Amino acid sequence: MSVNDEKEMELNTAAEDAIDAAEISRVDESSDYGAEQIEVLEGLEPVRVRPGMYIDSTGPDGLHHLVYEIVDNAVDEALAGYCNEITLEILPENVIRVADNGRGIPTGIHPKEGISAATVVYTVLHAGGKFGGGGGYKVAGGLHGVGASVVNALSEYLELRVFDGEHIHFQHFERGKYDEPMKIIGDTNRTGTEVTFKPDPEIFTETTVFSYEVLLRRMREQAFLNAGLKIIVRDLRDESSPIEEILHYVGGIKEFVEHIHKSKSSTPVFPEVIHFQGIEDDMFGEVALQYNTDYSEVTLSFANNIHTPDGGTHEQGFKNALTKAINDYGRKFNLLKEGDKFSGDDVREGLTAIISVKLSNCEFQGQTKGRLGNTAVRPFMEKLVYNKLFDYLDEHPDTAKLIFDKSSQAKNAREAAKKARDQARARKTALESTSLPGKLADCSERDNKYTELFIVEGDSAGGSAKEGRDRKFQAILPLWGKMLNVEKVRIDKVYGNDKLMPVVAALGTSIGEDFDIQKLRYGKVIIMADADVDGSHIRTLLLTFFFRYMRPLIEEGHVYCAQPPLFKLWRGKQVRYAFTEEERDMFASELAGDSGAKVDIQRYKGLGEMNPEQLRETTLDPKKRTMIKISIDDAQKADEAFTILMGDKVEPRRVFIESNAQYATDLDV
Ligand code: TSJ
Repeated sequence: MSVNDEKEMELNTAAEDAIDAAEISRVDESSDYGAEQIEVLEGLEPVRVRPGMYIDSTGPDGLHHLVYEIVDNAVDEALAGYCNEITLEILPENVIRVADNGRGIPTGIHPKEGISAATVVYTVLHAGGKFGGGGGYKVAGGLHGVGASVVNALSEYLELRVFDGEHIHFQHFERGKYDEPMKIIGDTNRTGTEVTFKPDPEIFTETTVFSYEVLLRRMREQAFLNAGLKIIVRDLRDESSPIEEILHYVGGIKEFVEHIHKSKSSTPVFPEVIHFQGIEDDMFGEVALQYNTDYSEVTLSFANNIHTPDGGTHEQGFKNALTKAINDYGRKFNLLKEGDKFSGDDVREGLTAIISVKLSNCEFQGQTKGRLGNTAVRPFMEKLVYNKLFDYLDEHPDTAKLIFDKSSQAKNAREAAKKARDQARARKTALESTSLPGKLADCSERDNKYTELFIVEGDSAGGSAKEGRDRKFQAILPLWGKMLNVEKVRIDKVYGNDKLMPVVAALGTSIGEDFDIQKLRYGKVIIMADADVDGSHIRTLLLTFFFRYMRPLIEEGHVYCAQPPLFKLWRGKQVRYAFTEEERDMFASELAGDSGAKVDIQRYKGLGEMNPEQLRETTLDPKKRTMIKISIDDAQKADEAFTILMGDKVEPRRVFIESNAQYATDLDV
């Protein structure tokens, strides 16, 4: 016995039980329907009063759901093994006709209600519980499983024809009500059920126009999910151009996977679609999968032929098993490094999978009931998919290798992307941190037209500068202690560089692609360093950094180098500062005058030797200082020099360091 046979057997037994329980007597034409009818009509009144309680909307979705509700009953008959063809027609005026070639709804008299069983199906709310609307055997399920009676209540008219191989039974309803009981209107040798209805425009006020595409899509899905079932869809609204589509997929969900790949025009990674199915207790599970060469994942899951867009236990079981099977396969054949493993996302990149389960009692959960909740389904699917997939991989090494490689590529790409993302994030956090560096002595003025930032070499000079500045518009950032070894600072690691990051934070502009001159906090950015080798190196480093990461800062003329004097000359109360040796000699003879007295001269070995007042007079005060505006050419030279300085080649570096004094002069003059 095949898996399908077993399932059918089970379903039939349940259906038979339901019918037996109702003890339908097949023929009892003499019953009086009148009294019962009142009760029945009262039964359907709530549906018309509050349609929203029974269908999820009275808009286009609700309108189309009416069709699914009816079709689902025919699909149930197919699942029970008594029908293999369903026809859905859109007739002129948006009238819907659904017919199947099943056994026909029982027309005998229902013992409790005293009317035809078929009439009960159509006129008693939830009567379908016994006769095809959601009972023990029902597998397909429409919206909330509300059944045919709701469709009847919301239709301007509905006509039911039952073909029992001898007679055609007929009943006409209007808005759920009927004047005449079910009656025989002719002879037939076919069997089946046919329902024709026109949704009530009083209810569906927005539209009563059906979308052929929407209905076709749903019917195609049902045809894939029920292998071998033929569904014919016709649009006959325009009599001059009838449309017909025959949906018949012997391969079932395998063909569903192929259909998805074709419609996305994606290339399969291997030719065959992998497929397995299994049955346990009252659960039937089926899976079809294939990989394609692109990166998106399509996993569609269904429970009792109902799409579960929010997944649930069947999908979770499948996903767990897929991940475990591919990982275990990799481990078994030593394809995975020790401790390495694929994530769920890795094994699902480029995957197209259809998961279908059928069980006797689906629980749908979540706000939109789009998730399967039955807990027993997860371990069932896990076991089924893991065992069969692992065996499959074992038996198909070529396919297994392709799947493994696909997952490996996904894993590598994901890890690379994660690294890049983490770096970008760290960068962003570091650069966007609004907190100013702790060592910054900021100014009070905020308008960058007037403000200046001095980046000062060394803490002691920084201290003097802080005291000597005009705190209204001058800010001081002591950069770092003397650099003894040029190799200690690497410019290519700007992010997290504790020397450069305070500069970036103080300027407020960010760097590189994110650089934004609008955010510049100071109109003048002034590098203040000694006129010696170390000072020169700091200038080179900062200028190179600005050149590479904040070029507009230089291009727009915001960067300067301060010019601290090299000598102080004084005679009595007369004081002069000299920036070069020539100046020193010149000022010395000026101060000496005709007298020729030996003038006092102090040589500054560094900024740190100047007291705050001297620093203000010589270097800070805009009225007295000398500064050099850095051009892009200067910065370019610094960049080249830096490359030599930081390069691997020892010789150019030695030459550079030896001629460094010369370079410093080049830069400053
Ligand atoms: F429910 C419905 F009216 F909407 C509807 C039901 C609509 C359509 C298009 C088809 C059907 C339908 C119902 N097709 N086939 C059936 N079968 C039964 O209701 C049926 C027939 C025989 C027996 C039996 O045990 O003899 C049991 C059932 C449930």
